[in-house]
Amino acid sequence: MAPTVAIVGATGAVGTVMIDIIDHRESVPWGEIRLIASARSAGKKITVRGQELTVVELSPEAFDGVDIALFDVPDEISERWAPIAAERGAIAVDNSGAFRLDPEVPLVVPEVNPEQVHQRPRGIIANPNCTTLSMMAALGALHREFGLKELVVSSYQAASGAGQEGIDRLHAEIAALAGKQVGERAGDVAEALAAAGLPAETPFKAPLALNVVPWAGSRKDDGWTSEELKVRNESRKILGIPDLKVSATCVRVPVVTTHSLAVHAVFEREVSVAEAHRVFEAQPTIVLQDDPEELEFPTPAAVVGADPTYVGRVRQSLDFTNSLDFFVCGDNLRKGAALNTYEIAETLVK
Ligand code: 11C
Repeated sequence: MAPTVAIVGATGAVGTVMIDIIDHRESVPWGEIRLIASARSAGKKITVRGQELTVVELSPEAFDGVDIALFDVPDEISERWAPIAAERGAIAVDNSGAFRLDPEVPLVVPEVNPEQVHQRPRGIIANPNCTTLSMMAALGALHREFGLKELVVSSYQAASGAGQEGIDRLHAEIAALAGKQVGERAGDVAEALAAAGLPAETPFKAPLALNVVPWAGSRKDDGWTSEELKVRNESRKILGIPDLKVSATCVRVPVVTTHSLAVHAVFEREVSVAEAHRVFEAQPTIVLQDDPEELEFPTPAAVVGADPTYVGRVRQSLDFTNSLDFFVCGDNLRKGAALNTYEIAETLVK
């Protein structure tokens, strides 16, 4: 019998992208597609692949008969409900941060470690953070060939990483400043935002329009942020390199969607730009856009809505051996969230 898939958080930002992905797949392996959300959204009608479906309320019974439950909900909801889904017989594929570092939960990127979907003692599989995910297809492919040793990355993260609240805030800031001769100092921008009625409290901790903010996520020990630690810990787990040396600086930029990262990667073996190009071109989920003569390189705005990871600016480091520098862009709501979660489900039924 064809398996039943459930989307938990079907009416949220990532759930909506998930439905769009299912709608646009050439074919899907599912018998039933079940939409699950909070009581507030229950009863809502959503058309999926031409069929009108009614959203059902999150409850233990909602998982009865479900083979795979895709969770696109906040950490605390996943923490409580993914084990309930698993108890009811479903495999829970979870896009939150609740289980990513649990040794009994695999953290899967299908291009990198697909075999791990079968090692899931808790019945749960985790999907990585979108910042980590945006560089995983590229790093996984390079690691297979050259053996990754060290990683230094800076992220350029989109406002939508902070959810709808982040998108709304960036739009409101841009609207508040558009067409005005605002002074270039942070105080001038803050004053103009306050004059436009925007609250001083912002998800980005500082004005994002006309600015960049070297802070994403929550405060952790010794000055690190949660995002920077996720990049380190999740990269190690996905790539299976527990002692990978990683240093990350996560920065929010005034882009609505698509995270970018500048990556400096050091390998065990010698590597050249030509070899890296060959590796990237052989990976179906990577688009290589790298022609310095023609000024061809990826930018986040050009990648919005795209499934692949875009890679460019590949250079051999001038002062470091066995090293490459490159730039990646990945739609944080698609491959960074809904798409990778969905691809894990496809890997499970393959
Ligand atoms: C951001 N990467 O851009 C975060 C959002 O752990 O799934 C995703 C948080 C997570 O703010």
